[in-house]
Amino acid sequence: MYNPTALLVQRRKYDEPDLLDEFEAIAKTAGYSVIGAFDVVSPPSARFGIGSGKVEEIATWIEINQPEFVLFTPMLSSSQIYRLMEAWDTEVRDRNQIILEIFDRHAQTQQAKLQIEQARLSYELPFERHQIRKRLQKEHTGDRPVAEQIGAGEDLLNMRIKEIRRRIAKIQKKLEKIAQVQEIKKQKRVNKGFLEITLAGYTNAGKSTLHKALTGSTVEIADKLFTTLSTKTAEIDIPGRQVVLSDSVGFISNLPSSLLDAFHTTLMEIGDADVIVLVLDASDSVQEMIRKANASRDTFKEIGINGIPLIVALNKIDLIDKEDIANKIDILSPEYSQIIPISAKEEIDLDVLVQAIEAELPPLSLYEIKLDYGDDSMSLISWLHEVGDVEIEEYQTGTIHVEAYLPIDIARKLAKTLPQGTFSLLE
Ligand SMILES: Nc1nc2c(ncn2[C@@H]2O[C@H](COP(=O)(O)OP(=O)(O)OP(=O)(O)O)[C@@H](O)[C@H]2O)c(=O)[nH]1
Ligand SMILES: [Mg+2]
Repeated sequence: MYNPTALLVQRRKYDEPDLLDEFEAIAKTAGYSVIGAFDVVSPPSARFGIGSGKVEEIATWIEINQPEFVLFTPMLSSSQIYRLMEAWDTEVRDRNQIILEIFDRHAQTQQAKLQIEQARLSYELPFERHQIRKRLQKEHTGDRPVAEQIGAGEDLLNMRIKEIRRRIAKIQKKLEKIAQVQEIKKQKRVNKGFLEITLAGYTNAGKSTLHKALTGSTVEIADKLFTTLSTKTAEIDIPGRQVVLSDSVGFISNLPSSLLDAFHTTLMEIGDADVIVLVLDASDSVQEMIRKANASRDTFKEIGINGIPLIVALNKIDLIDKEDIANKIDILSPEYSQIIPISAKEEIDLDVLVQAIEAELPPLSLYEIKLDYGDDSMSLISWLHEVGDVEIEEYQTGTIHVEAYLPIDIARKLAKTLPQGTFSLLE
């Protein structure tokens, strides 16, 4: 695979953290070969995003080292990008564009592909505007009066923008249809009495590795960012319960808003969970771990998630020593009530995590059920074994007496469907 060479430029204010390592991981995941980096600590400037002195200094570096691309973080405006391209005579891309490139590469489902196309189109609208205007300015040399040419150009621009808007609306419709189908599937699961646990957390924390270890699923795992883009759900074995575990798209700080909008439905699925497992990477420095935990919390807030029980899975403990683990638990404990140190890859203490999850599931109460003999009753009983804990199963003359611990949603369903007087709460 061809890996174009790139120079990284990070601009940050004095009080902002140095995120060059993460930016390098983003660039590498997108397929660039990084040959240099500048960390510019200064307030943003309107013309180039960075001061013109720095632009010149970097221009000299570019002349000597000849990277094919300059990758800039944070996001730039379309006119800043064009000015920098002219000043450096090199292709310039910002962090948002590179994240879009990664999503584009990794999209496998139709939903993810459409979500990315939508994000790309809405992100590129201002660039389109800029490019057409630029082209028109250059073309103002014909015979016709300038005013007439500008008029025709504006028409062309408006047409192009309308076309993009129309495409965005069309994608939106398709995405809504996909969301409806997913909702129906989800509803079926809920009706069958399934509870849902969702893995959430920063990209590369090890969510898919944990999903695979707990459910035996075949989700893709890679030391790259945004390997997973669409939600994968599989059954997890918790005795007496029907539970599914979902693996989903990872978070990153300052996710481009066009992507956040496009992936809204996928992210919103987290809000359907009965329990959320927030996966953190224990091998990060304390500062990085906290930054990523906060970014995950911000995303929860942005998508309006609260009130769902949350367990922190402090993952990758195989990479650090005991003292470091204890220190990180201490640091996290004021914010998070439940922190379970694990290694998804080495399968360390996954049973402790499952027990913690189990304890957070909606409680079971004991019910009495009286059934007549028959095939229907037999299949109902075998279902009760799956969704709850059957304590007593007595076969009397003509009737079957069952006592079982059941989750509240199952109990409500039975209360509705069984004949009056045959179903009651014991404790
Ligand atoms: N040493 C160690 N590595 C781990 C562990 N869990 C995951 N990894 C590694 O971390 C990398 C990322 O793992 P994934 O499971 O793909 O992470 P993810 O959170 O699903 O990432 P995205 O889908 O990209 O958001 C892979 O190289 C895994 O092998 C662990 O417990 N210990
Ligand atoms: Mg993943």
